[in-house]
Amino acid sequence: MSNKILITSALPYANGPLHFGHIAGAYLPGDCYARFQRLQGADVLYVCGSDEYGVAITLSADLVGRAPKEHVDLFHAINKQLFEKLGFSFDHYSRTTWEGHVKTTQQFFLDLLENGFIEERVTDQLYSEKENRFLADRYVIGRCPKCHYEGARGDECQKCGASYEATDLVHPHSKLTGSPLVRRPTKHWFLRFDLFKEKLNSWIKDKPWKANVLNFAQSYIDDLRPRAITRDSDWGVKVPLPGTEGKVFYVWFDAPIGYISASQEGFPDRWKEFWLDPETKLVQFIGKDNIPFHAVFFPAMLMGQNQPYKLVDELPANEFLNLEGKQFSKSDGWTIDLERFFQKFTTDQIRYYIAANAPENHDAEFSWKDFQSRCNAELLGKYGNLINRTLVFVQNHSSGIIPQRGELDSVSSAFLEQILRITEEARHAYSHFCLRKAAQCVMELAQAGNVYFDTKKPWLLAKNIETICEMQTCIELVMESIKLLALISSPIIPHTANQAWKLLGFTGTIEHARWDQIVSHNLPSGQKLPQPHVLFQRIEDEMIGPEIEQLHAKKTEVSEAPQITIDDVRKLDLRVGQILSVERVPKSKKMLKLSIALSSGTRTILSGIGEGMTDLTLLIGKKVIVVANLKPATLMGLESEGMILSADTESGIELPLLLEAPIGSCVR
Ligand code: 2FM
Ligand code: ZN
Repeated sequence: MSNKILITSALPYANGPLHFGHIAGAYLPGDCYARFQRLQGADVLYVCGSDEYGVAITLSADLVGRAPKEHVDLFHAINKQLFEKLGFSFDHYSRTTWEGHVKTTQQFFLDLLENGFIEERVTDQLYSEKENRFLADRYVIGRCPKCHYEGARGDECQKCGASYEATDLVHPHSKLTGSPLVRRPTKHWFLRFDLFKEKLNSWIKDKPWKANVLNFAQSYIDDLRPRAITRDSDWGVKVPLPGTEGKVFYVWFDAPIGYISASQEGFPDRWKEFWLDPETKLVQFIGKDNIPFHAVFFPAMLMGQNQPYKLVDELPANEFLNLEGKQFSKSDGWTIDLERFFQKFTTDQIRYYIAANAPENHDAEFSWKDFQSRCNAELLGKYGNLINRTLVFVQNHSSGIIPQRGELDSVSSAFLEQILRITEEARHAYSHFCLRKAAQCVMELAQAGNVYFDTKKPWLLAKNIETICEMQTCIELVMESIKLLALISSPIIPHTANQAWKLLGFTGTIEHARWDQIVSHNLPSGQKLPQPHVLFQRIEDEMIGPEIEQLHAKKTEVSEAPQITIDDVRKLDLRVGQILSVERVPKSKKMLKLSIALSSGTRTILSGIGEGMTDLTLLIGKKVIVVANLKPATLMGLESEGMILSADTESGIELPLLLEAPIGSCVR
C-alpha cells in the first residue's frame, strides 16, 4: 500500500496580512497533520501558496493605488514570513503568479474544451467608457432595482438584501471613478458543471466527511449550472485561444489548480508521484467558506480534464476563530499586532493555544485572559513543570543519567498502561483531524506524569537504601512519559518538543524519529542528560494588560475623543476637490504633493497617503474631501494649503468615495 499523503492548505489571497483567525482554520491544523504524518513514516508532500489573481486582489490594490503585482508581491512576502515565524513545515510555498502556473491552468481549459465541457456565450456586461474596461460586480454601484437605494452594490443590495446581476442596477457607475457604465456584449467561456452531476453524486456518496460539509456540497451538486470561468480583465491567467485579448480565467478556476502547480514548482521531479498515483491520499484543509469549490467545482474540473490527477479524499473544513467576541479586523483595530506579539510571546505558545481552541465544529475564541491562563496553567504548570521537576531530580538523585527500570508495582503498571493509552488516543485524534482532542491528550499525559510523581514521592524513596530501586523505576517511568509527551506534542509545539527531546539526552531532532519506534523503544538506561532548563516563562498580568487595553482603546477611540459642539464642526470648511496631479516628496516614504482643484482655484496640498502606492496615476481625477480652511503649514520644507481626508485600512490608505458631487461643493 502506498504511504503517500498529499496535504494542502487553502491558498490565501495575497491582498492583506493574515491573522490568527486565518491560521486557526486552514493552516495550523494542516501543519500539525503534516508533522504527525511524517512522524508516522508517511511520504508527505505539504504545499500551499498565495492566491494572487481575481477581483479581490485588483480591487484592494486599486483602492490603495498600488499596481496588482506590487500589491501581491508585498503581501506574498508578508504572509510567507508569518508562516515561517509560526514554524510552518510547508514543503513548498508557491504563488499563482509563478509562470509555470499558466501552462497547467491553460491545459485544464484546453482539455475541458476538447472534451465538450466548455461553451462560448455572449452576454451583456457593464463597461466603463472612461476607464476603457468591463467592470466586475465589486467595482459597480448603482440604484437598487427593487428598493431604489442609490448606493447599492453590484451583486446585492445592502439595504433591502435583493440579489441581482450588476446589469440590473439603475444608473450603474464605477465605484472607483464614478464614471457611468453602459451595457456591452462580451464573450465568455462557460463550464458545463451541470454535466458532472451524476459523476459527482456517485463520487461523493462514500466520502467520510463531516455531515455539514457533505450537506453543503450536496446542495451545490443538486443545483449545478453552467458557470462563466472567464472574466474581462488583464490581471489573471490568459485564455489560450486566438483573439481573446483581455480575457482571463476567473480566480476560482485557476486557484485550485495552484495546488498542482505549487507541487510542480517545488518538486519538478516528484510531483507526479503524488498527483498521478491513485493510491496517494489527498487531504485538503480549508475554511468552511471554501467548501463548494473544493467539494464540487474543483473535483468537476478534475473529472473533465485529461490527466489522472487525484481527487480530494479528506476535506477537513474548519469554522472561524474570533478575537474577544468579534471577528478579527485590522481596519477596525480589532486585531493582534504580530510584531508586538512575538516580542513577548513564543511561537509554541500561540500554536498550542490555537490547537487547544481549534474551531473544529463551531467558531472559537481568542481571549487574552484565556491565552494567559492556558499558557500558565497548562504549558508551564503541567508540561513544563513535569519536565523540570523530573530532570532536576535526576541530576540530584541519579547523577544526571537515566536509571534502570526495575519491577513494576501495581501503581507503576497502571501508570505505564495509562501513558501508552493516552499516546494511542493522541495518534487517533491526529489522524482523524481532531486537533483539539490531540492538544487535550498532551495535557492529560503531562498531568498523569505529575500525579504519578506526586503519588510515588520519589524524594522519600531516595532517602532509604531499600527503596532506591523503586525510586529509580519511578523516575525511569516518568521519563518515559516525558518521551511520549515530547512525541505527541511535537506536531503542535515542535520547538518545545525538540527541547524536551534533547533534555532526555537524544542528539537528533524528533522529526527524524518515528512514532512507533519512539513508543516501543524504552529509554536507554545510562544515557547522560544535559543540565535542565525551563521551557516556558510565566505570562504575567503586565504582559497582557497593555494588549487588552490597546484592543479596547481602539474600540472606544471615537467615543473617548473629547466632545465638540456643532459650532466646532461648523468651523470646518470641507469641500469636494479633484486631484489634478501628484508627485512624491523626495526622501519621504509616504508624503505626496498633490495639486487639487477647488471651485476657488487650485491648491497644493501635502498628504501622507503615499506609502506603498506604486501607481500614483491612479489618483489623478479622483475626488477627495479637502479641509479647505486649514491654515497653510510648511511640511518638509513645502507649503501645504489644506488637508485631505482618508481612512487607514487593512491593505493601505483608502480615500472616501465621491461620485456625483461637483468640485467645490460643501461636505457636511
Ligand atoms: O478564500 C480564500 O482565501 C481563497 N484564496 C482560497 C483559495 S483555495 C484554493 F483553491 F486555491
Ligand atoms: Zn435594495
